[in-house]
Amino acid sequence: MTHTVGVLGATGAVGQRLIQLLDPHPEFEIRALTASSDSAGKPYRKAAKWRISTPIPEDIAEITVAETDPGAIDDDIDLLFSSLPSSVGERVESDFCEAGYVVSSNSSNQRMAEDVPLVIPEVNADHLGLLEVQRDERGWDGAMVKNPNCSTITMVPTLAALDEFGLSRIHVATLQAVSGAGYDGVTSMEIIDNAIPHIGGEEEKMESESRKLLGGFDGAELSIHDATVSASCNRIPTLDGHLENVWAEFEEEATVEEAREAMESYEGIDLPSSPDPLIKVFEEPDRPQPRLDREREDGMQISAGGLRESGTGLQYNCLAHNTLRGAAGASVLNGELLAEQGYL
Ligand code: 11C
Repeated sequence: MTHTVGVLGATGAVGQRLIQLLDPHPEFEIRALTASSDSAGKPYRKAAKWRISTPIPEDIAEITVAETDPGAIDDDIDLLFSSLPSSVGERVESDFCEAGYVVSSNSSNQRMAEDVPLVIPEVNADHLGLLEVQRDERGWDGAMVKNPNCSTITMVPTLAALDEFGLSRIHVATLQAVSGAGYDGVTSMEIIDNAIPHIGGEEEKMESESRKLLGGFDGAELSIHDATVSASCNRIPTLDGHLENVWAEFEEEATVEEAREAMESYEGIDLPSSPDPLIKVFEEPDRPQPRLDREREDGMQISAGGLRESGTGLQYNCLAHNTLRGAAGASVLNGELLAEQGYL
């Protein structure tokens, strides 16, 4: 069955990736695009500075971009993907849900709200059950599901795989690509021969979102995972692909071999955009690397490597394509999960 979908914030970096992933898509058909009022009323080909290496799909190029307002788009859209800047999302996403739209959002606002499911389908698909709580509490006809920040998505599936040993403490240092800052943010040329040892708000997002994702859901309430998570985030001159160094400590002993086996056998989920397997584990200590490994499984796979004993736990590195697996692809997967579980 095909569902009609729209993209809120269709001209930005993640909006363009959403269009790339949704046209074509086996379950979804794009019918509406929105952007800021400067773009509204223009055909998409004029509104967007298209940065993806393949051309704008022909059937998308002529769609007239609407304002990002529930009154400006058709009400027979089954699902909206949102890649709005957080400040805009904060203002308007709830209006769409109130107007009856189901929204799968990459925007960082409300990710930590108690009645908003923050979901990576392979990790915590059951948290989608929070939508019942959300409908009761907010009185919405629509619904809102969020995906986490791209650096969180890169690490959390590997941690979920290792949680069988009882995660107690996690430290992570990120090496993040410039595309994470969006088209108006820092460019690779600006930081060539440099690195920036801070990304505003990113450390806190990794620390809080990870614990929400790894927490339990009893059908009514979420519980936050009690491991401590400590993050340091760095911008480096890579175009795409966030690489992360993780140190994990456990309640039970976990050997390198056991950890590798846990990651390799961690069950994915069978959605149209799911990678297989979810986590590729390299033997080579100098992999994964952004340029070599970010496009694996259409940019949807998580890679890990360099597993070794260190201090009182394990150390390893992980990588994911930040605007595909970490953002647009994460929202599309959540949309596929909503469709599979009958929310559309
Ligand atoms: C970066 N991870 O690389 C950020 C971008 O919370 O969705 C995505 C921010 C977010 O700068």
